[in-house]
Amino acid sequence: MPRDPLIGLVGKPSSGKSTTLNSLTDATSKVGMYIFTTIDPQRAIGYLQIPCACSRPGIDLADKCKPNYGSCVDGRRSVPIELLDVAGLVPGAHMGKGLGNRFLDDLRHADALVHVVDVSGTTDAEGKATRGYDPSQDIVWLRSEIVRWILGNLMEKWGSIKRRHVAIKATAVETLQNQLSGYGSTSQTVARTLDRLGLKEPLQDWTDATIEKVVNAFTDEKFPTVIALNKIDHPDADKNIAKIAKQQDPKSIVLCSAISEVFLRKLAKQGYIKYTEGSDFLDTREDLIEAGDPDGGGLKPLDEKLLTRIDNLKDLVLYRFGSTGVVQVLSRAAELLGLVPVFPVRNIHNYTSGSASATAVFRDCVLVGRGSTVGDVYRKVMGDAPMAYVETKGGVRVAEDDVVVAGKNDVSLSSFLYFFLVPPPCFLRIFQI
Ligand SMILES: Nc1nc2c(ncn2[C@@H]2O[C@H](COP(=O)(O)OP(=O)(O)OP(=O)(O)O)[C@@H](O)[C@H]2O)c(=O)[nH]1
Ligand SMILES: [Mg+2]
Repeated sequence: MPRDPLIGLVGKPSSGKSTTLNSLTDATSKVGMYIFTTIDPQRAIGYLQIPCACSRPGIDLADKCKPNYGSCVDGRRSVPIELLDVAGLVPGAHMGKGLGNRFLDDLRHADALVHVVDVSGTTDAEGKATRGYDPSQDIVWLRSEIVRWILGNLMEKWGSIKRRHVAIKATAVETLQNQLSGYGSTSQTVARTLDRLGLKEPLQDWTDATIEKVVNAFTDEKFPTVIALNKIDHPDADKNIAKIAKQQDPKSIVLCSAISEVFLRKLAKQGYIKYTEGSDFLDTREDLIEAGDPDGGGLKPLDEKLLTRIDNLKDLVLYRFGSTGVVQVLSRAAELLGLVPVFPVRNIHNYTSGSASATAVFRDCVLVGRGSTVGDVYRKVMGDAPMAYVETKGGVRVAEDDVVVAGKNDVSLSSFLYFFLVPPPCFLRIFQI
């Protein structure tokens, strides 16, 4: 059965992985001033924000939308997604330095990575307090640790891999997948890697440089990475952001202040402010009174100290950067993975979950990865139950091997599969024999 997508948070000690995780979830991962605070990988549920199917033009059922998991507020749906906080990584991890091997072993479960970078430059490569460290180095060495880890394992056995490859007349995809499946790879991942490179030589003739090229391309395929430049609230951050922005693909970079999001969610929970997760503004009691609500929205009054902290946070983060950025970190990871939200319903005409009296719509939403087929979605929702057929809007049946790709079936509303749009919510009605 296809498993749920998993996003791994990686980075050196004290870059802010646990804080980022906490800012996205309600779990309390241990956050501390000490390096290697996170010894055990921590899994937690974060929420990916997507436009909900209930608010698509022509559907307009926002008032009836009641997710079983997550939430839907004014057509913005929060869909649960699993996150993994991986223990601190230091240079030399592929040779077992720090918690190296452990880190790398945990990593193999992840489908995409969020590299949390301390962009303030106040921690060195090993996570110790300093000033003026150049965080652009972290991006380079962290990737190189992953590549060298995979490459090292492959080179160790290359002689016998090659001999076997020739002896059994395997394809390059078969041989490589045999070696790379331990990193959570599939044959498709390997095939895409080789397609991307378009190599002419047969595997047995690959040079060391070619193998390294293959491992680099495989790393890109298997571990698409969002670079989360964290601690943007720090005064030293600006010059480092500017430098990194010039070096990296802008699509991979997100600016964030995890600690600000944690702080705002806490104040909102305690009834001091009104704040929508990830948004660009917040309201205090005074703000609401000024806006004409004599009760101040029922919020508690803030003392001077908290008011000053909020004002600083507004100036340094919300006004300057538009938000704390953490919600975008997850959205970007989902984009890199090409995740497609699918809304399975029992009744394709009213989008409810079954019984005649049911009124709540779009109770479920599952996220499937790039390349998933209608059959994969079926098995994800229904498990091993034999499949009769899958229907879509208008009661039209869809083929089991039809790939669920954002935009692929981006056709008019009246034809079938119109729902695989970008952003691509889709409806499935699933029948069991
Ligand atoms: N200024 C600032 N500090 C932050 C931010 N996020 C995290 N920190 C601080 O950075 C320190 C390390 O944060 P953690 O979240 O524990 O870091 P980690 O990457 O999980 O560290 P290990 O578990 O040791 O690998 C803590 O003192 C946090 O309060 C941020 O957005 N801004
Ligand atoms: Mg931690």
